[in-house]
Amino acid sequence: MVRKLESMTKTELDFKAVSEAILSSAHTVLVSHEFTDGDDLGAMLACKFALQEKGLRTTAVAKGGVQDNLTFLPGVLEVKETPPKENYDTVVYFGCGSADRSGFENWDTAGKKIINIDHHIDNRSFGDINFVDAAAAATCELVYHLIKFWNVPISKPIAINLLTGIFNDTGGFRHANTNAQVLEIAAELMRHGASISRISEFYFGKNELSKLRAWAKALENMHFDSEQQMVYSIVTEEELKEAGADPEDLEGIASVLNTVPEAKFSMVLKQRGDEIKGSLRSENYKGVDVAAIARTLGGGGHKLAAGFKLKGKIEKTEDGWKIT
Ligand SMILES: [Mn+2]
Repeated sequence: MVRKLESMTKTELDFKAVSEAILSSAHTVLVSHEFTDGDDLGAMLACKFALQEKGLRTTAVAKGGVQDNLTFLPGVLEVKETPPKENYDTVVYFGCGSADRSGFENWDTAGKKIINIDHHIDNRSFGDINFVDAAAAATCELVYHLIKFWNVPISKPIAINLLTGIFNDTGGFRHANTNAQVLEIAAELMRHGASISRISEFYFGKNELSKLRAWAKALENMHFDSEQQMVYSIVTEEELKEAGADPEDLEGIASVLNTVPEAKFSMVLKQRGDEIKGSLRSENYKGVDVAAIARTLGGGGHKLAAGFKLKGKIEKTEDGWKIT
């Protein structure tokens, strides 16, 4: 069926614009944010497989490598740590609220087509084409629709990557963004060879001793601030080192702290180099917008899961911590 452009909805036009831009590229660089997560890595890899199927050349990059519990993703070994120097015409960002979230500070993308695919509410629409939908549960949900629009069959590698992303951003199908549409997509991905139990096994079922030691430290350092109604924990660089853990090993601990019923939200501060990374979590029924709190600290994110970065060092003092 041929349809006139005027009769198409805005979303359909978005699909058309983003697809034409990507599918006409000779070499596309796919990039996720620094210290990528299951959603944006999964979205990037699923997109890579789909474009491969179309006979198109791509390079996937993510600064900071891939967490242990995501190394099972098909295609993960092809992810590079730095973008190519030349010979590419398009850059697609996955889950980056702004271009600098890629973490590649001096990356010159002048003259390239910039495509921005994301579901963060505070995305800055920095692309030439912005495929941003804050109502989507995951970047992978958006990429799923794109791949369907391209008429690329959902292969097993695509299905595993997309389902992992949706699993990641719905907290294993437990969060408020787990709606009927998400479950329908998940069911289709399972029909194409992905398995929730297998993903869950890799995702939650493999905890290194070093990670559990870091969690133990975070739990030991936990406090309740009754004024702010916040449960928080702060883990110093030395404590992480003692545990033999990376800052990324504390991923998920903020959600655990947030289960304290008296707390409206949780906060975890951890050191990464000369930066302090803060994670904030809440639940729908608690009525707090943690993205708004993160924004006051120069960060951002979602209403129930947000983060920020501060320059400085966490130091332990006699009666607590200070940031220097
Ligand atoms: Mn996401």
